[in-house]
Amino acid sequence: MHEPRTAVVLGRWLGAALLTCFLTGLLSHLLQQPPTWLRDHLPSRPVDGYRVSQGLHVVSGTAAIPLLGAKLWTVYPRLFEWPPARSVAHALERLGIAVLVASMLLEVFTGLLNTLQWYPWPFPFRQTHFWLGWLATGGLLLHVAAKAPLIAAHWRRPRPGLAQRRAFLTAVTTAAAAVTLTTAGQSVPWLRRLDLLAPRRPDLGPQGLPVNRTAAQAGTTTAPADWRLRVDGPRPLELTMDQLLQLPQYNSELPISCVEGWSASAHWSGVRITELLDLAGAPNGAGVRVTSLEADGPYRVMDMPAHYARHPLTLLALRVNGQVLTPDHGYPARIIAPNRPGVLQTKWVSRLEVL
Ligand SMILES: Nc1nc2c(c(=O)[nH]1)N[C@H]1C(S)=C(S)[C@@H](COP(=O)(O)O)O[C@H]1N2
Ligand SMILES: [Mo]
Repeated sequence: MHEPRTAVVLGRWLGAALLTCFLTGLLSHLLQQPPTWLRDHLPSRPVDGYRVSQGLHVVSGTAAIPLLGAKLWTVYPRLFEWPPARSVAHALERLGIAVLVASMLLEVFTGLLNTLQWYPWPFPFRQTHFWLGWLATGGLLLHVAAKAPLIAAHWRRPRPGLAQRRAFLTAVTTAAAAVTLTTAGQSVPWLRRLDLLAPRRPDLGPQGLPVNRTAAQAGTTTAPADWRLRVDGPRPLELTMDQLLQLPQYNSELPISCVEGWSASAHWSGVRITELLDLAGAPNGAGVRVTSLEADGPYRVMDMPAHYARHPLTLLALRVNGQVLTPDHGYPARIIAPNRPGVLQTKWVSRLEVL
C-alpha cells in the first residue's frame, strides 16, 4: 500500500480537492479585498454565488484532511529515507517536499480552526492562509512536475488489481465522504439534516440565523437613544428611524455567507441604499463607505463599490424574517447585499458616506 499506484490514486482526489479549494479561496480573497483595478468589476450576480463558492471552499478543504492524511501515510517511509540526499537534484526535490508538506498541513489546520472561529495563534489568519495557499499550490505543481513520469506510469489500474489496496482506498474515500456529508449542511440546505460535525447549524440563532460577533462582543447592545443614520455626500442628511420607516420599504431574500463556511438565507426588509444615495445627491458611479456604531473591530468600516450599492437588492435592512432586527443581528440597521462575503454585511450601521 506504500506503492506509487496508491499515491497516484489518492493524489488525484487530493489534487482535485486542493485545486477547488485554491480557486474558491482566491475568489473569496478577491471579493473580500479586491485590488483597485478589479473593484468595479466584481459580480453582484448570481446573488448567492458566494454562498456556493465559499461553501465549496470549506467542503473541499474539509475533504482534503482525510485525503492528505492518507496520502502522507502512503508515502511516509520515503519521507524518512536515508541518506537524506543522494545528489543535488535529490536534495532540492526533498526540500520542495518539505515545503509542500509543511505549508499544506499548516494550511488545512488553520482553515479547519477558522471554521471553528478559533484563532490560537499570534499571526493574522487571512493573510497567512492566503500566502500559504500560494506556497502549497506552487509546491504541489513542482511536485507533480517532478513526479510526472511516475504518475504517468501508474495512472492506469494494474491488472490484476490489489484487493488490499482497493479496501484501503475505499476506506479513505468513505472517510472523506463522511466528513463532507456531515459538515456540508452548514451551507447546503438539503444536507442540513446530516449536519452533525459542522460547527454551525445555519437555522439556529436569534431570528432563525446564527450570529458571529454578538452585540455584547461589539459593545453595541444598546444603540444610542438619539441614533440617526448620517448620509454624507453632496447633500448630506440625517434620518431618524421614523423617517427611514417612512421611506419606501423593499424586501430582499439573501443569504449571510460567512467566510467560515456557514450560510443562512433570510427575508430582509428596509430601505434601498441606491435611494439613500440619490437623496444625498451621489453621482451614479460613486461607491459608499459604511461605518458601524462598533467602537473598533476589523469590520467596523466597509467600502461598497457602486454596482453593489446601486443594486436593487442591496438594503439598509431594518427587519429580518418579519421582525425588527435584534441587537445581535445589527439593530438599528445593517447592510445586506448580493454575492458578498458575510464580513461585508455590516451590522449596527451609523453612517453612509458617498465616495
Ligand atoms: N459591524 C460589524 N458588522 C459585522 C461583523 C462585525 O464584526 N462587525 N461581522 C460580520 C460577519 S463576519 C458576518 S458572517 C455577519 C454575520 O451576520 P449575523 O451575525 O447577523 O448572522 O455579520 C458581519 N457584520
Ligand atoms: Mo463571517
